[in-house]
Amino acid sequence: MTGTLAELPGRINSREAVLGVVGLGYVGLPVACLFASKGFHVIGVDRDGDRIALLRVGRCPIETNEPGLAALLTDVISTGQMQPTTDASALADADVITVSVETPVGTGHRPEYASLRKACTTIGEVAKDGVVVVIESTIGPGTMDQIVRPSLESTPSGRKRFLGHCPERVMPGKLLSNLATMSRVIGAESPEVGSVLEVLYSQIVQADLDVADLLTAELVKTGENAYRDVNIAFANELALICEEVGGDVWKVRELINKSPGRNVLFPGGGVGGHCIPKDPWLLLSSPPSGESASVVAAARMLNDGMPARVAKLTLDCLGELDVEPKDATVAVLGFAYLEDSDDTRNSPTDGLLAELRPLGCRMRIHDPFVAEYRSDALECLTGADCAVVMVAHTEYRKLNLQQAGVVMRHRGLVDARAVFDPGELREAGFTFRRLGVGASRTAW
Ligand code: SAJ
Repeated sequence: MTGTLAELPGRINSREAVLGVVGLGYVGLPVACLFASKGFHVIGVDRDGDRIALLRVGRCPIETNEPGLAALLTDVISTGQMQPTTDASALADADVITVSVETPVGTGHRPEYASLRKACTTIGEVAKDGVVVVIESTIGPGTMDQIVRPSLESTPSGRKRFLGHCPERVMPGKLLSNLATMSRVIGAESPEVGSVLEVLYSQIVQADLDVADLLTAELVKTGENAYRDVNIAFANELALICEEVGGDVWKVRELINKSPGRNVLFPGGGVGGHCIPKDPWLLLSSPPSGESASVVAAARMLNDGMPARVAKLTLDCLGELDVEPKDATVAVLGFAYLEDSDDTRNSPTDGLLAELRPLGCRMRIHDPFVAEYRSDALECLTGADCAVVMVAHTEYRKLNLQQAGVVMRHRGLVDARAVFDPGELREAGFTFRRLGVGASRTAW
């Protein structure tokens, strides 16, 4: 192991090593706080001056509910362990710099690495010789070689940069706990760099740390999320087939899963969140050669089409109630992308609204976790012709259908998440559609 690299494990264990964290968002901020809470001096850099101003006074800019993060931030700011700044030159003293900036996909589902390039170019200009630069953002295969290293070296300095790619497995609502308890791939340019990063991450991660090459790390993270998206798409396609032939996907998936090695996931009104809609496209940024149709791309398109399927069920239901879309009031239950979450990124409900509003439907939205929509569910349902359950929030499972029926103008309901029992819907006098259940189905 060369010079500075050989000394790093010792400097990490003695807390002499200085850490830099570039990008203080959903991923970077908990990472910075966690390392600082373990005694490291952490320089947190973000280009957003407002965000830095909040952090400097110990206020957490992440508004969704993240247990423990606000308290940890206050602590590491008050002790001076973490220093937020917009000035990247403060990274000059850092021994290891992690980068957690956005890696979105844009038109044509192509990755947009402008933020990543800018961060790496800046680091290349200011970082000292022998610095270890770790990309924690999710990136497509080949990005470390084709984007990161050239950007780091775009300003010839003669100073050595060692590369790592340690993608995060965080989930909104569990940022801190996931960071500490989920296994991680430690991608590194060499086994020596890998063993240094293993020492570093073992300070905050109490789970497997699997050292691998950079490309493997790129493929694992994008692959694991593409895998989930494809599996959700299978459940959704099975639902559409059941609708077509008069089956009940909720019964079918339950019985399939009794077969060893099967695990059909849950159909639903769409796939939202920050990771799953994006990461499959990052994996596909290096598509296999030849004409093979992409399962991953087809799954993305199918999942993106689910809000429109729910809109069709809604129009069917309104039709049975003889309510024209232009005269209809539709109450959507659920705006968050996930049950019992307040995170609304890439909400499938947005897709539903985009389908129904142009037809003249008056759309109302309720969500107990989203401030903007946190009204009383019955109030939202009052005068509505059709309710649409888009998110399986626990609160909805307790909804009194009789009361809902009384306040609604028509007793229409579309259930995209199998929240309600069909027998109870019948008893309460509802005309309803269930995603994945044939309209003509006559249950035993
Ligand atoms: N969804 C379905 N049916 C399912 C599962 C999910 O329609 O059976 C929908 C959800 O409603 C949501 C979207 O897909 O709109 C994503 O749900 P998710 O459960 O995958 O939650 P995420 O987006 O928070 O995914 C994260 C990812 N974790 C990381 O990136 C570290 C993902 O890799 C995990 O597999 C997932 O959590 C998890 O397992 O909970």
